[in-house]
Amino acid sequence: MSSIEKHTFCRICEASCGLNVTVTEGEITDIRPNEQHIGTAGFACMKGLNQHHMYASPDRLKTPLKRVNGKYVPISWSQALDEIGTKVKALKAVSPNKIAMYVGTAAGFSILHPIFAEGFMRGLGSHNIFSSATQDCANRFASATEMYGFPFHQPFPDLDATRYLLVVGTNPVVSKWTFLQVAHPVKRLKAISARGGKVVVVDPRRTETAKVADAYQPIRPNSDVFFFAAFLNEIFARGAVKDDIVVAHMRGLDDLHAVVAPWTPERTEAATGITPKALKAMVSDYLAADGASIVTGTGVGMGRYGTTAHWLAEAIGAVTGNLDREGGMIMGEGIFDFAAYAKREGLFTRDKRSRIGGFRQLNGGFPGGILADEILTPGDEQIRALFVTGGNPLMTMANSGRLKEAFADLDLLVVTDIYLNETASLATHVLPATSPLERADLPFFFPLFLGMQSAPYIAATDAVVAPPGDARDEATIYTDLATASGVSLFGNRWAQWGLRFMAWANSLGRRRSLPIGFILDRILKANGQPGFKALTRQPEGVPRPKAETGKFLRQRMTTEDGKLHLSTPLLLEEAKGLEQAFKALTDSTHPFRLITKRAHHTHNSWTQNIAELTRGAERSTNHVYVHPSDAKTLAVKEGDALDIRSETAVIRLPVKLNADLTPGVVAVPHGWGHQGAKGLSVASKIGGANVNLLAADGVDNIEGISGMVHLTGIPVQLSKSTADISTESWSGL
Ligand SMILES: Nc1nc2c(c(=O)[nH]1)N[C@H]1C(S)=C(S)[C@@H](COP(=O)(O)OP(=O)(O)OC[C@H]3O[C@@H](n4cnc5c(=O)[nH]c(N)nc54)[C@H](O)[C@@H]3O)O[C@H]1N2
Ligand SMILES: Nc1nc2c(c(=O)[nH]1)N[C@H]1C(S)=C(S)[C@@H](COP(=O)(O)OP(=O)(O)OC[C@H]3O[C@@H](n4cnc5c(=O)[nH]c(N)nc54)[C@H](O)[C@@H]3O)O[C@H]1N2
Ligand code: SF4
Ligand SMILES: [Mo]
Repeated sequence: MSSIEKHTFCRICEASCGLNVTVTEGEITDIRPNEQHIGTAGFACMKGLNQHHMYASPDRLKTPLKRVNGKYVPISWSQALDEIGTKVKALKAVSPNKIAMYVGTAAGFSILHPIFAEGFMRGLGSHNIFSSATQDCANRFASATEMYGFPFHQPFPDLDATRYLLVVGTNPVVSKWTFLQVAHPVKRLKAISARGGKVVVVDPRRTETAKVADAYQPIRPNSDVFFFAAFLNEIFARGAVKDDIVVAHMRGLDDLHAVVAPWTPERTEAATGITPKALKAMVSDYLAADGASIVTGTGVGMGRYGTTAHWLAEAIGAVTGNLDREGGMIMGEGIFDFAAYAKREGLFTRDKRSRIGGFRQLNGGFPGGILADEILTPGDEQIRALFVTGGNPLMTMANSGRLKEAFADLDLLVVTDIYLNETASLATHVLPATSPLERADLPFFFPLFLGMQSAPYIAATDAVVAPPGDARDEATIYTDLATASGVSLFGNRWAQWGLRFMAWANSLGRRRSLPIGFILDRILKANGQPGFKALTRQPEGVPRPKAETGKFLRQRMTTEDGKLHLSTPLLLEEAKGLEQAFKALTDSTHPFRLITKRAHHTHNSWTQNIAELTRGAERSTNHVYVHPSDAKTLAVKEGDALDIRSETAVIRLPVKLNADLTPGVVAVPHGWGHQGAKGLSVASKIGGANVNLLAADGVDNIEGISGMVHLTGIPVQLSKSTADISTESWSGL
């Protein structure tokens, strides 16, 4: 058998690890880390090294499918496109907003996928776009829009030089960082300590990251906003604000001060569980460090007051001079000035409002938490068609039970995925996509367009293997869907004709596909980068300059007045809820709070179908993690079944004892409970329950300013179950 060696990079998470791949007779037979890679230098995780098992699965979608009497039957692309196009045209004639799209996280890991999907929606003239951002990070986009004038101005810690790193609500040792492309989390964190710096983790669980850090501070779920408010309060109290920097580059200091003034460390202890002594010691260390940084993650964003918490965390860096400086937080620079481009084109404005709840659009998307209501509530603009692309909202969004009802009610549900997952199992049509290793690509959009990289570089990859059957890349799929629906991508007729011609010419005698390498080459060269082919010949990546510190505050701010806004009317309005939030946290009668937990061997909802990663009792289900002292109170032991009840549903899971949790806090990993999926032959036969059955959706359960739903800190009741663990744990659906 002849084997060939190929180089590529992983497109599962932001680390984007460089990989060496052995291809035997057209199939990937081995994946290893690429030691020479500039950014990841021999690092990769078990998901990345096992991904070929997922892509080679017999469950892969190979042709379009149509639901006929509850069964999925293969149809041709032309039939699928015709049927979808006919329906879309009819709905569009009533109102384009009757057609919606949900863009999942896998879409972000292909450069062209989100651009073409959004281009299709723009062509239709529909503003009803939803995305997984309101499940993970929209709070950061909202606060960045307010503070810096551009949602993607997302500073990240200068890991190479920082002397103090405060890690709040993120667990990079497992998640491999978010909003930053860097590998080897353990090595990187230990290097900070080794050079005399300090890493402190603030989390309701003593996480894998906390275990390699210098210090760990437990915190009650949902209370980060009070932690940061007290931190800032203490900074003001010590007179540690750097007035010269604030005067030169910022405005809104007095209003910021007024917001944090009531929140002394003495007072916030009741909400956070952090003593004034511990908090003041952290502030002392932070201020004493020659370059300090604060990084927050989904544990903060998925909570109730994520935008306010993130705003205050960023404001700490700004007023102490730790923003835009070496060793503090740095603002990356991508291959082009995305912020300036967006401003010129009028992108990312927040003037459009949702029909339900009147929420502002953020980054062109509305809150996922109103999607069920948008589908189920009658009206001229009631959503009747939904395109789901690179996501599995039925598993990953709040209140899956309600969503299932809504999805089943649609006239048209088109799911573009590599699997017949549970969302696809409700679709009218399913379209087979290429998996990451089957398409040419550039690195994730954050490093490429925004420079969120510890060691900036650029790379490109060709497809490593051919896709199965008649699976197609999404750029081609959305170009063809636009044609079938009688519209032009981006509303640009010339672009549409050009793309159709390119697809036709590139497909003569071959699989239908746009010339992806050629399109990527144009993007690269238009931005002064080496061409696509040249880059694929340098699999270790080509270095790019590091962003110059100091320049962001001086020249790159995107606000109208060029100043960093330490407070804005919207942020101040949101902060008015703090007194009530404090009351809710301190008066709570719920004995338990439910938080999230990621694992090394799972990725959201899409890796549970890899047999290699889900073998054995330990890995063939998710668990409910309970502190031993709580287990005693509940009279349960390891392996017992526990019923977890929220205001929306009950799920049942086996108990795992975990002394790393703060007592009163339980953790359940998401992405499990695949028993309802028609096309996941491994995942549908193992255990697990969908934790998002327990999360509430709807207008009252959404953070107004960002549209985030609350997937952590959920109040739950726990009771020992008398029944067995069985597939009944899916029973809420
Ligand atoms: N309770 C709880 N809920 C959560 C979270 C949590 O921590 N706790 N985390 C949240 C987070 S951070 C996120 S980002 C969301 C994720 O929410 P989603 O994006 O909705 O969910 P994923 O499970 O990532 O779904 C990715 C889908 O893309 C498919 N896929 C993989 N590669 C490709 C490809 O190349 N093309 C196409 N078309 N499809 C592909 C996979 O098969 C899978 O079905 O979930 C959120 N939900
Ligand atoms: N192995 C693996 N890696 C992944 C993913 C995956 O599913 N599996 N998903 C990817 C995706 S889509 C994303 S967005 C990133 C997310 O990356 P991270 O944001 O790092 O996500 P988590 O690892 O879930 O870390 C969240 C932390 O927040 C803590 N937490 C929960 N509630 C609270 C709270 O109220 N306050 C505080 N302070 N902490 C809280 C949790 O205990 C947990 O340690 O990870 C990516 N990487
Ligand atoms: S860390 Fe992320 S990018 Fe690297 S191999 Fe694992 S899944 Fe892929
Ligand atoms: Mo995410």
